[in-house]
Amino acid sequence: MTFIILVLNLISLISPQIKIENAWMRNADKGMNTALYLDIINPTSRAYDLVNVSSDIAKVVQIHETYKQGDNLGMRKVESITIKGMTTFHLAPGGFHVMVIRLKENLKVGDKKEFILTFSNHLKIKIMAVVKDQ
Ligand SMILES: [Cu+2]
Repeated sequence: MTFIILVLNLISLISPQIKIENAWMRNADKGMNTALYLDIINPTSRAYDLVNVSSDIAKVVQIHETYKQGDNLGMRKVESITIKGMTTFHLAPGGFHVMVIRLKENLKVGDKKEFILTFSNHLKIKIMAVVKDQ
């Protein structure tokens, strides 16, 4: 039994895990909205669904997609984003993003703020997003 547990622990240590990189937000003032961008790297063989993002810095945090509306771009809330196995999903300007609505504080360039990403299989990942001016 001990041996089996050891082997399972070892597998979880060496097997690839989903990870988040390049998390950043545009600077914005208290009461305003901003967006969080990041890369979700899924080196595993199965799909993961990002179902929720939360943070204490804003009243509302939603997953958004950008879509074409005639000649204009609109954006709307989506319930989840699927990250297929062995792929990287980019949340980037002009595409999917995390909408950070009604900031409770000013975000200055260089600040780092915490977000928690929740995936469909109860996986939660805590990240720090850096504030940039771009
Ligand atoms: Cu948006």
